[in-house]
Amino acid sequence: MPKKFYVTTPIYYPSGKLHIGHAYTTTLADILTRYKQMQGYQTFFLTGSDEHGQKIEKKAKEAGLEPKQYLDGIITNFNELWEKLDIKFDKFIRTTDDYHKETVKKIFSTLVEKDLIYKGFYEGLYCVSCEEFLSPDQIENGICKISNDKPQTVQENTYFLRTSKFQNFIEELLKTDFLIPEYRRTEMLKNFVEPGIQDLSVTRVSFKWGIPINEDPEHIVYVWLDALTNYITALGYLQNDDANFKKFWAEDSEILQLAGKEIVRFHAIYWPIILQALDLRIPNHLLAHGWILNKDTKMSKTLGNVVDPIQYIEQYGADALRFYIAYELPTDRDGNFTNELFVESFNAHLANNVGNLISRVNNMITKYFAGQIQDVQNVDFDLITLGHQTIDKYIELMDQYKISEAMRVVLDLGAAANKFIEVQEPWNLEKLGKTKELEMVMATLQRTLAIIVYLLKPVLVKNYELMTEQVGLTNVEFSFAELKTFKTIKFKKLGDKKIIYQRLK
Ligand code: ME8
Repeated sequence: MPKKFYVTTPIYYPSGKLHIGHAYTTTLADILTRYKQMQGYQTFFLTGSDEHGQKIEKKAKEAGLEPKQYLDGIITNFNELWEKLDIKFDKFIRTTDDYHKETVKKIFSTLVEKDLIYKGFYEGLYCVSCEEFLSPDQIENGICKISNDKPQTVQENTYFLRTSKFQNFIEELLKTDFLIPEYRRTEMLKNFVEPGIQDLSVTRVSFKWGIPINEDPEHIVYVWLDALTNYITALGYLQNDDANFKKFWAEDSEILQLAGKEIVRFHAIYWPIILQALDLRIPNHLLAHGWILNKDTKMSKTLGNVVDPIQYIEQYGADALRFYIAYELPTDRDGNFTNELFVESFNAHLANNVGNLISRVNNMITKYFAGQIQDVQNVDFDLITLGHQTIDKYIELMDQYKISEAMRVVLDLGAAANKFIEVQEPWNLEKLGKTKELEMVMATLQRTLAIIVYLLKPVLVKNYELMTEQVGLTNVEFSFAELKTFKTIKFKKLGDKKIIYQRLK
């Protein structure tokens, strides 16, 4: 039975154009999916849009449109970005899709039947930008600390989910490796769990743009209960065709959810509670990543200080952006995105390291061996051993979703190979007529390049085939094990030379 991998991104609000922050999470999910496929997994990658709630209702009104009409326009922009960025998801869910709306109503009714929902009255402060009821420590000088917006006072009838009953369950869950990185567990426990989990208001009556509940249609489902359940409704939960749900929400499926740190509370506390309440399994991991900052402030649609990914893709190509995301923005801390850093990183890693190596090796094999080396088994032990260690380390890191660190070991191998050229001086071996030694040096480099190119495959999607071509590989698909033995991997005669990663000015 092939192993299974289910990965999700948050479903983004179509309250404006998507920016680098959204491209970040989605690219990470795409890279991990492609990596798992290389490991023989059956994969399912879900992304989508979160289309209900007050924020969207307000945005549509400002645009003078009906919500659905407003949303359809923005969704075109989502799809354009994912296509340009080579994001290959299996499903795009819109929470306004009928199957989702129907299932959310069923989920609500199930929770009512289980006596986990009761009617009450809510009084408190609500931030529309965050779509969140705020606790006093989330407010500073009357302003929401995350969005910088002034919260509204809400006083209304509501249904509550008995989240407080799940205090012990969450405390135990946050002692496991469910939430990564580890320091986020302490943060969640200290800030939200230890003070006591309060029952969560899960319906609203003061506006209309949402899913009405069967039990009391004046009430619409709170946008987060509607949104979080997308991760299972998209798979067919409680629907006639639930094959994907049975397959990918099964115990033997590896489930990974990605989310930015500002919504960890929903994914690490409320979502597991909802799943537990429905007697469903909990995902293996929730990877909470940091923020991309613009001069120390979170890039956000609300703050309007965003970078448009499409501009970067058009100017530098999708691979360049995917690489920056993969390498320069480790998930365990906040990262920066500036044009200067982008160009610097591209030049240092893609142009000077990988691109230069491919070009040098291609040139020398063409010049010294008319484009083809016969014996690739006679190789330099040290560099090949480093190559094998790199493969093992890469797999270990990617299995822990540490993409940036995995990229680092690949680039280190690239640097070692460039150094190997300087030390071996193939041009001198040629001059001295040491053909056997020269062949060994070049075979070592060609094999090392095959490893580097293959390990970059999940990231450098557009250029992957071109890279294999320039390295002379006859096939584009092989296993990690084959990269070590080199029994089945073949090289062909090198042909037209192309510069893949030209230095940026
Ligand atoms: O929160 N840095 O949608 P959203 C890094 N609809 N990641 C960022 C980012 C930044 N500056 N800005 C956005 C919502 N993101 C809800 C989610 S899920 C059931 C509902 C990414 O449009 C990051 O993944 O505000 C963050 O969590 C998400 O976009 C928020 O997107």
